Amino acid sequence: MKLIYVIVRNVDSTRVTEGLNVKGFYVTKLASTGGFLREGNTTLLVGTEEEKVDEVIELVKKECGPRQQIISNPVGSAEFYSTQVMVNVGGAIIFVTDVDRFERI
Ligand code: 2BA
Repeated sequence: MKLIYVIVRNVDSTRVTEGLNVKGFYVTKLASTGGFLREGNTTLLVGTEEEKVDEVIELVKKECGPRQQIISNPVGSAEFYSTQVMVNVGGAIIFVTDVDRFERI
């Protein structure tokens, strides 16, 4: 048995959680805060069999892997008001740990 910690941005957390639930994975969602930026993020705990760890990681990648998004430039002078810029969004931090014992009582 493994316990997977998945740290994602809050905006991605619902999509990732639903994607995992639909495939039958159990998820515990914790509100967390990054120590560096001190901004809210979400930590998901997923307990599963060792052979399913790769499937969980693939699902997380599919739902919130790093990607680029075009946004209207939120700063700048009026002449650049309508400029569109490409920004990097998404991504996740994943830790996989061993579980000595698991019981559902
Ligand atoms: P990421 O590396 O994508 O990390 C996103 C969040 O994942 C982190 O939020 C933290 O909550 C968690 N995390 C990442 N690596 C971790 C680890 N080894 N152990 C425990 N938790 C971990 P923040 O701490 O607020 O960091 C936000 C972003 O700031 C990071 O994005 C990274 O790009 C940068 N960063 C974080 N720590 C840094 C440092 N010591 N020096 C330079 N840049 C740092």
